[in-house]
Amino acid sequence: MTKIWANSGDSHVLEPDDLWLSRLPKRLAERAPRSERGEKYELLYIDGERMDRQLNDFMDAMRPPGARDLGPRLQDLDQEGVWGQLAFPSMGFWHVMITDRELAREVVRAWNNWAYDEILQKNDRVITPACVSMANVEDAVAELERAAELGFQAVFLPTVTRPDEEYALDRWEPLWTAAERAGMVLGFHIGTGGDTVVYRGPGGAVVNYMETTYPGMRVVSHLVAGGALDRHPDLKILIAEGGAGWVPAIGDRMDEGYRQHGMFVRPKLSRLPSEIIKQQVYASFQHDRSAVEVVEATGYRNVMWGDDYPHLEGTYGHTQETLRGLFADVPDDVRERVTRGTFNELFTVPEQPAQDAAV
Ligand code: MZD
Ligand code: MN
Repeated sequence: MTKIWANSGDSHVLEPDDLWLSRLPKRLAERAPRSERGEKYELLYIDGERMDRQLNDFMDAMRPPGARDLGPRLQDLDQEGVWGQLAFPSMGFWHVMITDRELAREVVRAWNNWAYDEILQKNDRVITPACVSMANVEDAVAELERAAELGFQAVFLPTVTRPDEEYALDRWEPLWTAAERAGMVLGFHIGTGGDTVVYRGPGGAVVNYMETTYPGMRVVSHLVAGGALDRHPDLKILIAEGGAGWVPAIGDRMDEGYRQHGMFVRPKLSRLPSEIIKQQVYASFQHDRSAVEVVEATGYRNVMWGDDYPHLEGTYGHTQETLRGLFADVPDDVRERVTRGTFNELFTVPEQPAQDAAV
């Protein structure tokens, strides 16, 4: 069976437990995000605040060998048929909850230095986004520019913002300007910036899974209707791990709102929302057949597959089976676009050696 090779627009690194302890003065390191095993829950501490999370023993139990170690990870990738990965943070995700300006600035700087030293400098197939402060936009701009100098190609941003800090507001304009100028992709990963469990009751597992998807849609509506993407036509955003079938659908809904409620619309846009989406909004998925179908059905082509390695929601251990199912009786150009073309449009990893790339 020939292997279907793909790049992954949504993977994760698992950081060493001493990442901040080894890179920050103790007075800051002990306030950086860390987790401890509680009796019944994972105890997550972020600058003295405790967030109890469901124990993810099952997730830890199934961790593939390469979760924490680059060498074995590249072997896992060869086995699964993945060439390049954009690997988001794991524990690093939680930096976005920090409100103290100095702590946020130093925690993200240390994370980026670790990613540069241990990932970017040690291989060329796995790249990570950079983290930027969510406590102060000026600091975020400075760190984005420093990261761009170091060769990072994207920044990670949370899908949920604090109240009165929604992405359509002018406060973010310096960050959009800097990202466009540096050619940095904005990678919004779902399930970040707020609680990931917002409902307890019948259907909880699936309801909460969906509840983490909706903020990804909100990022698109704010950045499109608020005018940020229209003002910055070279800026590209990725909604990671939220699926992709919904993207053209909200484009239609936003066009209808823009037209039918035209008398209320501000700011006016130079392009319809759906056109801005088609040119600047990208989305990743793991298993959804609908994500592939919308490419042919709607002409929305910014669909990118992701393995979500090494998370439970990903495809590790069944990647080839997943890819074969996704692309059975799908035209070659659509399969090529979704498995590698979209990723290569946003990110640069070395060309895969021809003999490996046979599909
Ligand atoms: C990044 C977020 C994703 C989610 C939350 C889970 C485990 C459960 O009322 P009940 O008894 O029926 O229980 C409901 C409950 C949801 C508590 C139960 O089903 O414990 N499920 C999975 O935490 N689900 C919604 S899904 O939050 C988007 C997807 C799963 C991995 C996820 C939790 C990851 C993400 C994202 O921010 C993180 C991180 C570093 O990796 C995991 C954990 C942590 C959070
Ligand atoms: Mn992910």
